[in-house]
Amino acid sequence: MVTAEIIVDVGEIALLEETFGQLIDSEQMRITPTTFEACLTGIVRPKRMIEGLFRAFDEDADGRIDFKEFVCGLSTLCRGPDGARLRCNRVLWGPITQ
Ligand SMILES: [Ca+2]
Repeated sequence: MVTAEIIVDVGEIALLEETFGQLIDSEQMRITPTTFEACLTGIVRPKRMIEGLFRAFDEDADGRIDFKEFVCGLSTLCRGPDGARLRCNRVLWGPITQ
């Protein structure tokens, strides 16, 4: 749902892998909603915004964030083209404004 376009430097991949490795559930090898929320609580408000961000990252809507989704989500939010950021905003804010 965010985008398949990845805009990261090759040197950043190792840092992203390390960060992803610290966040994943060791059995599922994915970031769970609980961990995602724990990382952003106190930084992103309201809580519904965190849920929207999770939906924006969780491209296949399986309830977990895999490495590709993690990198694509961060890439889109931080460096994505305007269209991709707007699509992300629609996913993010959709349930709040409906
Ligand atoms: Ca997913």
